[in-house]
Amino acid sequence: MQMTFRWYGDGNDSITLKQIRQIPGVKGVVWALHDVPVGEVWPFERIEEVVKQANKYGLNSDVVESVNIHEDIKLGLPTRDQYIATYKETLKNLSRFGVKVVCYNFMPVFDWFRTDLFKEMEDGSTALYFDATKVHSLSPEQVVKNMKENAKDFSLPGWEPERLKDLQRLFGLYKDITEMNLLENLTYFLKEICPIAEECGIKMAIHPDDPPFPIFGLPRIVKNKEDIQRLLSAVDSPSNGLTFCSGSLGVNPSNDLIDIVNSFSDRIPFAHIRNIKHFEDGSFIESSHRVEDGSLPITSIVNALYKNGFSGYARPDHGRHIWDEVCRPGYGLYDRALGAMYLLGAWDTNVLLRDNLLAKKPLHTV
Ligand code: DNO
Repeated sequence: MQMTFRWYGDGNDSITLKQIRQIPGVKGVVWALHDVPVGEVWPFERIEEVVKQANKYGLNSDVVESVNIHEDIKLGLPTRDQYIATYKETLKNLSRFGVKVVCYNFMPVFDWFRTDLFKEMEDGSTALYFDATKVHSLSPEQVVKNMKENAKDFSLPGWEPERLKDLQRLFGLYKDITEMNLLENLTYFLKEICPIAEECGIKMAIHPDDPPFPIFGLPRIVKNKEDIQRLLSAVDSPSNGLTFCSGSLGVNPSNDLIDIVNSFSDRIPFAHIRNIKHFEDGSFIESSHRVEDGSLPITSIVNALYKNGFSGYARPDHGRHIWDEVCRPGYGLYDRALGAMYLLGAWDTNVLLRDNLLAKKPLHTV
């Protein structure tokens, strides 16, 4: 497992590469050109710039999150082919700089969303929160407004202004799109993309829907084990992979996260590992990564990855906002660094147990 850390880029992140490099065990940054409009080719020089910046701090830039998918592709419109062609060009450009994994999602209109971005917790920290009751009273426009107002002037991944400018029209276009249609459109995309990705040595890693259920009548197709099975077998290529995201899949208590890791381990090039705490009404809060603080079996997930020989990339996912840090919602330095250490602690315990059992040698002595 290679530990990584999401970084929004120079001038777009309050967190520096110097800081990231000082988190023990972090080997690379997960990055994107957030300002390139969806559907445009990522320019070679811009990619080179980020890669060089990361390398200067001894960090790799092997994982990109996300190259977003144009709505015309998700909708299966005749114009999709031109956007698929630009996507291929972007993959080629990324591969020239050794990018190995491209995370993306196929959620219509919205990416992830929460009702509160700075919900106060008992210990005085704040965290992302999803209020299952409140969400029913919100219209899509209110959700967008809410996210924007809540974000405290930080840009949010997946909430790029250009994506949201034409909400009514988009909702109209999705009116007759069923889950099956959306899956067909994903399959069409993957059939085109995977051969190029294979040539480029890139693994495509789809991110589950967050939350993993339909919202505002929009179809969702990456919600559970059956969906994952369906999409992975729709295009049987090593480049058709999954971003295992515990916090997204884990919103649904009937998703068995360990079983999902065990079932698809050879198709998981990238893992987002974080905890959430469920409430009885279906609401959830993004707690610290520690098992005791939330509802998800985080250490067992790490153990399952280990046992399956996971050699891909992982990152701590959203963190709480602690120690008065002023930061992008979910993406501060401190709690994510704690998360990385927790995950590495769980991983290293496995390594230590294996090494001691196999070699029967004592632990280091000073
Ligand atoms: C939010 C993220 C998502 C994720 C995309 C992947 O914090 O988990 O925006 O990056 O869904 O394409």
